[in-house]
Amino acid sequence: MTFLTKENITEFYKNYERQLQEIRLHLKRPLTFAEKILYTHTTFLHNYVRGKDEIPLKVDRVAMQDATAQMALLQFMLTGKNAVAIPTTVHCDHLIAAKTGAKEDLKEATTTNNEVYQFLQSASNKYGIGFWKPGSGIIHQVVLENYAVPGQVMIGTDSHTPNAGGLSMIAIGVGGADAVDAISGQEWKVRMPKLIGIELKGTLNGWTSPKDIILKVAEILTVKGGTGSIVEYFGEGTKSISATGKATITNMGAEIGATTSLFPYDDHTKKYLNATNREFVAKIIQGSHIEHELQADLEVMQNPQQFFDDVIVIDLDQLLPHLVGPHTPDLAHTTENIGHHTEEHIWPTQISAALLGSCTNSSYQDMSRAASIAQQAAARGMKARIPFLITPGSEQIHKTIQRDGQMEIFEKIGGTVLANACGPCIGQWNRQDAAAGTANSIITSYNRNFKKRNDANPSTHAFIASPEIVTAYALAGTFDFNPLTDPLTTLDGTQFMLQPPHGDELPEKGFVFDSSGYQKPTGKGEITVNPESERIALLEPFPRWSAEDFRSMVILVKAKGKCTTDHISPAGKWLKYRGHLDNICGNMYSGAVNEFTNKVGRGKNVLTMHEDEFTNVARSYKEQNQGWVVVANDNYGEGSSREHAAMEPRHLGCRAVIATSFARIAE
Ligand code: MIC
Ligand code: SF4
Repeated sequence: MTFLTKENITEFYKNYERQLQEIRLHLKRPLTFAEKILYTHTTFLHNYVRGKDEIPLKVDRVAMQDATAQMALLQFMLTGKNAVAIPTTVHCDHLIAAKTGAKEDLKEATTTNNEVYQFLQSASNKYGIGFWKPGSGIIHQVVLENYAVPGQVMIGTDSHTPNAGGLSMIAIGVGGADAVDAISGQEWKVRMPKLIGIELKGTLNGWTSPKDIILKVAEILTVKGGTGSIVEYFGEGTKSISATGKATITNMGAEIGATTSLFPYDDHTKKYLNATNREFVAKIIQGSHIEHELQADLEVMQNPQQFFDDVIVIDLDQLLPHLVGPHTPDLAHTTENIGHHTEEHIWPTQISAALLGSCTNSSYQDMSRAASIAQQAAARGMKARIPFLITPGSEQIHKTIQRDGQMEIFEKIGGTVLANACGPCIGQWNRQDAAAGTANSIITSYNRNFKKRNDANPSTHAFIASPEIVTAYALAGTFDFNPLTDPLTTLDGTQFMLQPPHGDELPEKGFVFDSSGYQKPTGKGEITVNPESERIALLEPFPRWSAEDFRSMVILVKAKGKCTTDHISPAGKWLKYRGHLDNICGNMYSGAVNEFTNKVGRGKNVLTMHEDEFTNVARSYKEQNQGWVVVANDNYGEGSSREHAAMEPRHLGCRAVIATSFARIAE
């Protein structure tokens, strides 16, 4: 089954080529790949100044996940439109809690979230949106497998939307309000991004994987380094990376604040399209001889300094496996020094759990390479020393690794396979083994490791690495181990060295296709919202600003250190109120650290002089019509696309956020 039509794709590439000719006449200079896509999508041809001008774009596609789609669709309802103007999908993945295993967890999710799924399903059906039911997979994996088209532009209400950049698409994470602009048929504007060129030299080899490239980039650029920029990869090294490997890199580009990241079209892209029912896309590209237009112009690659705002060179032959953390994705270590670093900083050296999967790293290749490590232990009767949890990215991957044996290998070493969903990555982890407050370390193949993110425990130290490295540490159970140089010991005391991982890029027997979780919209039906519901509430427009200056504001929060979306509006147990603005306000700034007292989530009500949770203080100000502001450091609102982090303060009477700088989506 394919979700794209031949006619549309043919038409798209015809226009792409024609427009490029016009653009070349207008700009009279060689173009990077990102520029080609942006300029072929602008509704007004003009030489846009990077970092300054806003460029209006015509978006080809919108994707939304269940935790953000609720608010977006509630806003769309306010437009009074009958249908979405461009292809759009909704994916149920964030609301499934990981407890026992795939089957039971999915069953429980469908019961507890019934009201929300009903709302999303009926709204999708009515407005012409493709709906992917719970259990069908994580949004970014499903988009990569079915909808990504090289050269197109997509926006998505999730910060890891850039995952599709691995398939040469400009895919940008946005808040729901932006998505609503696009689905109502309006152009979507973004500040013309700066361009960071990353030249990859050499070839990936041995233990090193695509994940190590992005962990290295995060170390170099830090969590703010990509802000306002598109990261464009080029060079020989890109050709040694599979399409899904590239997606891992572009996915995690969100962690350096990049608007998006992009890889050129090559044989791996083609192979992936062929393996996922989109041969016709690759054929049309080939037939119209435009492969060279799905990458930067030659002059750009030869003289990158002239065309990019910044150029970084990474030699893949020299790259070592990396781990990053705790609490931030730009604090890098290698397998060689992690053991020393944990001791030095007094982070727990023993590991309490290893988690494999997420939208970043759950491709066939990831699972196969991880399984090749697990197999070496299984063959010697050895098991993981710690709980080892696996979340496949989609039902397609799940079924394929079930058929091809990787799953059995994971289970042999004691792994538990969870539902195809976000699960522990977004705090949907009903963790029984480490009570809150217990200091412990975990290792994941995810992309984010802010405090409290996975299990709500502020004392959990989360480290991120590639799937194969996560598996090796699941076997060792400690950071005092380097899989590249240290032996593992089996139950009978024999020692052996792990051999470097290997794994097929794509399944030899083809994928087991599964689109049973897809519901095609009919364009009919009603949307029902129970007025008593605790989970979904219709919206009312915010009152218009009177255009007068704000005076006599009080400060509700002066935040110390990071103030990410996970500090402003944490997920976990609050995910359930994503469709109910007033109820979700209960978590407002509950993760923010008070600069004056160091307390988390609490501050003084300056009208009563009593200390309380920020949310209660704000409510009391609101009742008395007392406007308030927030003061914060750098990169306010880093992380997620959840616009609740912006809507909650506004709903409770915030007049301004004053910060040294803002993350793009938050801004
Ligand atoms: C995340 O990875 O933080 C999330 C959960 O996917 C968010 C979206 C959300 O909070 O709903 C994101 O990345 O945008
Ligand atoms: Fe889901 Fe985690 Fe990916 Fe966000 S980063 S979409 S929570 S798997």
